[in-house]
Amino acid sequence: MKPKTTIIGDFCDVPPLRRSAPPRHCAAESPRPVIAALCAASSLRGIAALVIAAAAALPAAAASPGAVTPYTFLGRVMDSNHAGFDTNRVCTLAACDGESGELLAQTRTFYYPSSRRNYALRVPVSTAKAAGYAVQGEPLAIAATDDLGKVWEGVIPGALCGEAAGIREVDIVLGEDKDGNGVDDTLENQLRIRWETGPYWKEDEAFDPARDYDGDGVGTLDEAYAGTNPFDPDDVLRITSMNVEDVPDPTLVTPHSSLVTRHASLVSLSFPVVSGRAYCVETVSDLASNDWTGVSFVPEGAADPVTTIAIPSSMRSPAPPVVYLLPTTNSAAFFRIRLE
Ligand SMILES: [Ca+2]
Ligand SMILES: [Ca+2]
Repeated sequence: MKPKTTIIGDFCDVPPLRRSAPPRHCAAESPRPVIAALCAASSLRGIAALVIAAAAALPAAAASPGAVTPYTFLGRVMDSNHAGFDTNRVCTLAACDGESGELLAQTRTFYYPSSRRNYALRVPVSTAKAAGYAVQGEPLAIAATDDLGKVWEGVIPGALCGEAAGIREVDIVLGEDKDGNGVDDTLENQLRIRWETGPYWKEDEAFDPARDYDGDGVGTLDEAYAGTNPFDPDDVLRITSMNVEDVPDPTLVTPHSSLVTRHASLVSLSFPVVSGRAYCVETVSDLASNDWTGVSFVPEGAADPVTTIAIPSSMRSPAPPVVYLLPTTNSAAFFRIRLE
């Protein structure tokens, strides 16, 4: 069985935020000490409650007749290299009225083990224009202040603000894209320079960020997002080893007897990880079905099973390979690693 490796590079629902001068009204306020409490929360419900508490310090909006249940955006804030803001880096987010610049809600990124998400922003929403509320179905201005104090501005499209009482997954990338090709300018320039000084450069050929120059099966841009070298065929995100071992299945032991009546398989996967990235392990039993689902693996040495792991930025880069263990009784299974 040949393990399959897939990278999906860009999950963003919104265009990259562009860097700007601090907006007149809508700069995020000074950080509040909510990060430690957010990290200690044991569930998303807890996180949402804490974010509400943080937002409660904003000037109270007058009750709007059209007010609906506040809308929560959550996802991952990333820099232009698609590395998330994790343990050592904090980004402040503010939602603002696009016309007046009025601050509607704010929050900070957090690090939550085993989750790729690093922010949750709860925004008051009304069906009609009212002070202190975003308008349902209309674009929402976002200002982000990164860990270097740079302010970035962008807009969440109105279509994503349309559902009352909803939760919407929105990833936010802090980067500019002047030529509108979907690639952050800083990253694109870095890659072009590396291409022009590398073995694949041809004078009469234009640089293509999507092309797989080193022939390892992954495009240049996806490799950059994964933190691998786009110009080194030996450096690529892939499952580096996979072992299947027969083990006694403790859930199938005959009661009141030490006799093991059935065996299970223990699948171990190993793959290299890069700091600041989040990965998801997926499996399918029939490749023809293409019905890949995330699986709960047990990282070696960890107590709780997780599906997605976020590699904290404090880990050295590149970090050691991660080994995953999975007890299974399936007769066949295929696995892949997805970069989130
Ligand atoms: Ca490649
Ligand atoms: Ca490569």
